[in-house]
Formats: sequence, C-alpha cells, structure tokens
Amino acid sequence: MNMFCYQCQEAAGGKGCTKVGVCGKTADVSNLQDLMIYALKGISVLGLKADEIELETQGMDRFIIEGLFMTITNANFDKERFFEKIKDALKLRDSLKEDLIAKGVELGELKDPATFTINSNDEIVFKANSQEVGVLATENEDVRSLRELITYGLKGMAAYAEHADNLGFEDKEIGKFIRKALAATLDDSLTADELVALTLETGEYGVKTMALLDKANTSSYGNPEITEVNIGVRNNPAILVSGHDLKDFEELLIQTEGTGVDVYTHSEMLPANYYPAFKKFDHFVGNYGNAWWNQKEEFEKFNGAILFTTNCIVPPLASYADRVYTTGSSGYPGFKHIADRVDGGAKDFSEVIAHAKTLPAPTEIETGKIVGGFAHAQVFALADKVVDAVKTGAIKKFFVMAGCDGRMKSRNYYTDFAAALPKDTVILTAGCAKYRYNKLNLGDIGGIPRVLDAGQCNDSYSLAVIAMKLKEIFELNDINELPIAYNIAWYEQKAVIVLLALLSLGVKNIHLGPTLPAFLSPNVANVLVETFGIAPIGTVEEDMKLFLEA
Ligand code: SF4
Ligand code: SF3
Repeated sequence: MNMFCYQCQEAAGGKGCTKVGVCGKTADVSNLQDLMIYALKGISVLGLKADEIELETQGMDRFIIEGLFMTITNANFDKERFFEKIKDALKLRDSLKEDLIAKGVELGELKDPATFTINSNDEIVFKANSQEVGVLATENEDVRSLRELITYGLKGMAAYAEHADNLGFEDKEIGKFIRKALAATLDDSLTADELVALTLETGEYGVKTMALLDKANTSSYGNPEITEVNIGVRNNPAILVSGHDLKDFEELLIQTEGTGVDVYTHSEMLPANYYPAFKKFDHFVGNYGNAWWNQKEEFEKFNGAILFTTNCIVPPLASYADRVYTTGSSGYPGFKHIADRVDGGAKDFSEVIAHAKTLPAPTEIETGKIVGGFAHAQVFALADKVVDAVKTGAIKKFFVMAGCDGRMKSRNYYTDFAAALPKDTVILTAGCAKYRYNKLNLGDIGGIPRVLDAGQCNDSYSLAVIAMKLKEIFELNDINELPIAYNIAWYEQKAVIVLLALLSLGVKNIHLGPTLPAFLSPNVANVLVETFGIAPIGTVEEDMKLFLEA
C-alpha cells in the first residue's frame, strides 16, 4: 500500500485508493496531504490553548482553512506547494508554542502532531509516508470513520469559509470550531457518542458557514436573479473560469474589460451568470461546457486560456496543459499559478489575459440558453406563485437534487430520474449535480421552471432557507412534513458538509448516491440510517415509487 485515501465517492473499489488516486492524485501527494492535515491538528491543539488566555493569533485560522482546502479532492496536485505549506505550518505551530510558553502557559504532554520536526523535503517525505500520519493510524474502524467524517466536513466548511473571507467576511467562531474539531480527532478519550455529537455540531457550523458565504456573495454582488445563460460562443479570444471563487471571477472580469478577451464560466462557476454585478460586463459571454469531469474534451475545444479558482481539476491532456492557470488553493504541477492578493490589492491576472490574446476563439460545442438563478431571494419574490401552485396541486412535490456530478456511469441514474419525474414535480438543485439534467428541457409549471437552480454547492443553503420559509408559510411543525424529497448526489467533501448541514437542520430520509461513502463504517452507516433515515439510491423505478408514495 503506497497511500490510503477514501475521502471521495470515487474511492477505488468503493473502499479506498491505495496505489494512486482514481482522481489522478499520486501517492506522494496523497501522503503529503495527510501530513498537512496532521500538522493542522497540531496547530489546532495549541490554538485552543491560545484561546484560553485570549492570545491574539494573527492569520492562524486563515492558514488552517487554506491548508484544509488544499486537500479537497481535485483541488491541488502540486507536491511543491505542499512542501512549502507543511514547512510554513511547522513554523506557525512552533512560534505559537513559543508565545504560549512566554505567557507561562503549561503545555502539558503534547502529541506528535504538535511536536514533530522536519528539516528538509526528504524528512517531510519520510514523515508523510510513516504509518502514524495517515487515516489508517486510527485502528478502531468506527472511531476512524467518525474522525474522517468530521475532517471531511471541515474540509468542505473551510472551502466555503475561505471564499467568504476573500470577500472580507470572517466569523471567528467558525475558525475556533474548526480548531476544536480538528483537535478532537486526536483525542482518544472521546466516545463514539461524543464524536457523533461533534459530527452534528460540524453540520451546525456548516450552516453558519454557508450562511456567511451567502451573505458575502449577495452583499458583494447582489442577489442571484432568474437568468437565461448563453451556452454558445462568440468569435473572440477568451478565458474560461472554473471553480467556485467569485472574488477571483470579479477581478478577472475587471482586468479583461476592454482587452478584446471574452470570459466564460465552466462547471461550478456557471452561477456567476446569475449575479447582477457580473451581468454588466459585455465581455462576459456565458457558460461553456458541463460539469468538471468533462473538462478534457471541453478544454481542448475551448482553445483559450483556462483559470481554476478551486477544484475540480482533472489531470490534463498535453494538448492544452500549457494554457491552464491555477490560483488560490488550487494547483497542478506544470500549471502556472497566479499569486495571492497582497495588502488588500487585487490578484494580477495580466499573464493569463496576455496569453489568452494569442489564442484562437472557442469552438462551438452547443448553442442556446439554460435558465438559473433561483436562490432564496428570487424564490421568495415568486413565493405567491409557488405557494398557489402547491395549494392548487399544480406542484405536487419538490425534489432537492443538489450536490456533485462525477464520471461514474451509475450517475446516469440522476438524468433518468429527472426525466422520469411526473410533470407536476419541481427539481430544486445546486452544485454541479445539475449538469445531469439542466439541459433536458423539462418545461415549466405555470411559468415556474421545473428545474430551479439556486447556484453552487454552497447555495444548497438557499434550498434549506426556501424549505424553512415554506414550512413557515404552510404553518408546519416539522420541515419533514413538507412535500419535499431529498435525492442528493455526492462526490467530494463540500457535499459532505452540505449533507451534515442538512442533517443538523433536522432533514430526514435523504437518499444519497450514487454510492454511500467508503469512509462510513457499517456501524456509523447504521447510526445515519437509524437516526436520520439516510438511504442509498436504488433503481429509478423503485425510488420513484418510494418517493411518490411517501
Ligand atoms: Fe481516491 Fe477520491 Fe482520494 Fe482521489 S480523493 S485518492 S479518487 S478517494
Ligand atoms: Fe462539483 Fe467538484 Fe462537488 Fe461544488 S466542482 S460541487 S464536484
């Protein structure tokens, strides 16, 4: 075994990747990511001690958040960046330790994550490959399962917290919670019940983090509104932006204005089209292509420069690798990386723009429009119409089909399921899962489209807000009494925090697919089944029957 990773839905054999990641992550990078997390746990233990004496720890939470984000599936494949970050982690950890000692804090007996030392890249590799660092270091499979469930939830939370922070929205309590939870994964005295409680608390903080990001996005760029998004192309050189970071997107739009270079969104950046602040840019053309896993074919045809602001990166074809750029937490060996902001200034995308100017215009792969922009404010604006449609029976049921897309064939289930839904049902979606059915032309119900796209995966928060509002309007006691069914697709750790957030809000009977997480031990899976009614998906026919009879 060269590595062990089971954090995403594509874990090899439904168990875990042990030689190389199905995602393309090499064993050395996987082990470095484990060491990164290990070091962050060490910092967290000391960070909690700093909280106790109210010691100001400038930049610590941002550092932890970035470190977690870098280890999300398909975010960063660049070994060199992990070497750097791990060295920085140890510097930060040791200076924090010195500060605590200087303040007379008794550190007690610290565990290895808070004490290990390394002096070279070779030593980092040696440590990263050692048994005590990885996931399997926790021998009890239920404890391991809960520790990893919490850690993966924190990774998703960190991604959302970073986007909010980039827009100037920080909640110190979220940073503190992340440290508390990371430190708790080192605590052998915690019982399984305590870890289950911490898992739910992770979900509660997931709601807070998504709410914060919602506030950051909407107060910076306005509320998403119903939008017809162009999926065709124009005849200018162009940049394709992927990932989730709206601040990066804004800065790139500003810097490309008047340069003759067009801008398109890809995959999870599609919802940028729904924000009023971005619509005013004439050179923002629309969306090109589909979900992340189609990128090899689509990037090839796009012809222009490509910018990743976050996951999901697929190891590239040589034919286009030299025109791909990363920024923020994302990275890939050989891709050029656009540096972070300095002192409140903007990132400098001039290199990407200059490169784009030398490249041909995109090849058209489709034409027409898709509709989206149904985040909470837009749905509330239509509330009367929606409520009437429910009362008259024109809408019988809503299906929340949020989450991720992925390359597994079994995900055709979601296309077939959407197509088979009766005409008096409406799909509420968010995340890249939508690409399985957002071009099916499922029609509308009295002007309400049958697929309501709230936005990115974090905008699943909007779907929860909509559900809460409907509960209030219909004067129900329980969110589960609403005519809403949850059929969620997951892939990476952002979907894990979305799932934990929904559980913490009391949502029951979520169907999760295309497979249940490999990191759920049979006992932990049982707790989720018994307490929350979580179920795997079956066939379209079986599930349709189940959902419509319920
Ligand atoms: Fe395997 Fe997923 Fe981990 Fe990649 S992220 S190594 S595919 S489990
Ligand atoms: Fe998609 Fe990676 Fe999860 Fe943000 S872009 S939802 S998979």
